[in-house]
Amino acid sequence: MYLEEKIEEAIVAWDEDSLKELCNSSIESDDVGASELLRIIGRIMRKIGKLFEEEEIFLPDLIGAANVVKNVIDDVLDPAIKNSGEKRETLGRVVLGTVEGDVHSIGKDLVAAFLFSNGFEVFNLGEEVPPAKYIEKAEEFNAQIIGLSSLLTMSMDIQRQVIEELKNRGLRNKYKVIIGGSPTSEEWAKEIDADGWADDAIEAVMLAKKIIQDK
Ligand code: B1M
Repeated sequence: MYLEEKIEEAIVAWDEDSLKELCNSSIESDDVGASELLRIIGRIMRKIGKLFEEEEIFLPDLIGAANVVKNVIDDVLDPAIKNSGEKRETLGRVVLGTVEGDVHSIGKDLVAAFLFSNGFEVFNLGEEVPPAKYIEKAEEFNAQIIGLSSLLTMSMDIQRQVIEELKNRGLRNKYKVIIGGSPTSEEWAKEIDADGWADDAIEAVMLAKKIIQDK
C-alpha cells in the first residue's frame, strides 16, 4: 500500500497513533518530508470534505478526521518543519476565533484545520474572543485575513463590532474579514461590510484562497 493510502486509511479511521507513526517514520527515514506530508494530508482532507458535501459521510466523520489531522499537524508536522529549518509554504496568515460571548468551538476548529491543511498559517484565538483581541493579534501576526465565527444569534453582532472597530482604528483596508457560523449568511456579511461569508470549512478555504489571489 502506498504511503498516501495508508495516511488516508489512518485519517478515516481517526487512528491518530498510526498517523503519527506513519508521519514520524517517513520524516526520520528522509522518505517524504513534513511539507510534502502536509500537502498529502491536504489532498485527503479535500477528498473527505467533498464526501461530506455529497452526503456520503456524516458530520462526526468529518470532525473526527479534522481532529486527528489537527493533532498530528500540531504534534508532529509543525515541529518537524520548524526543526528542519524547512520553510513551510504559506498561502497567507489568518487570525481566527469564535466571537465574544460564544463558546462554540467545533466548527471554528474545523475551519482552522482545513485552512491549515490547505497551506494557510492559522492563529486560532479560541472562543469568546473580544473585538480588540482579533485586531491586536492580527497586527501582531501580520495577518492578511481575520476570520470570525459565530454560532449564536445573540453573538452575531460582535462580527459587526469587529469591523466597526477596524474602521475606528483606520485599519479596515488592511485586513480582509471573513465570517461564518450557522446563524450568519451572505446577506449578513454584506450588511456588516465583511469581505466574505462561507457556509462551511471547505468554502472558507476557497474564499480565503480567492481573497489572497485578489489581494
Ligand atoms: Co449550542 N447552540 N448553545 N452548544 N449548539 C446551537 C448553535 C443551537 C443552534 C442549538 C439549538 O438551539 N438548536 C443554539 C443557537 C441558536 C441561535 O442562537 N441561533 C445553541 C444555543 C442556544 C446554545 C446555548 C445558549 C444553550 C444554553 O446554554 N441555553 C449555549 C451557548 C453558550 C455560549 O456560547 N455562551 C450553548 C452551548 C453549547 C455547548 C457548550 C453544549 C456545545 C458547544 C461545544 C463546543 O463547541 N465546544 C453546543 C453545541 C455542540 C451545539 C450544536 C448542537 C452543535 C454545534 C456544532 O458544533 N456544529 C448546535 C446545534 C446545531 O448546530 N445543530 C448548537 C458542528 C459544526 C461543525 O458546525 O459550528 O455550524 P458549525 O460550523 C460550520 C459552519 O457553521 C461553518 O463551517 C463549520 C464547519 O463546516 N463555520 C464557518 C463556522 N464558523 C465559521 C467561520 C468561517 C467560515 C465558516 O469563517 C471565519
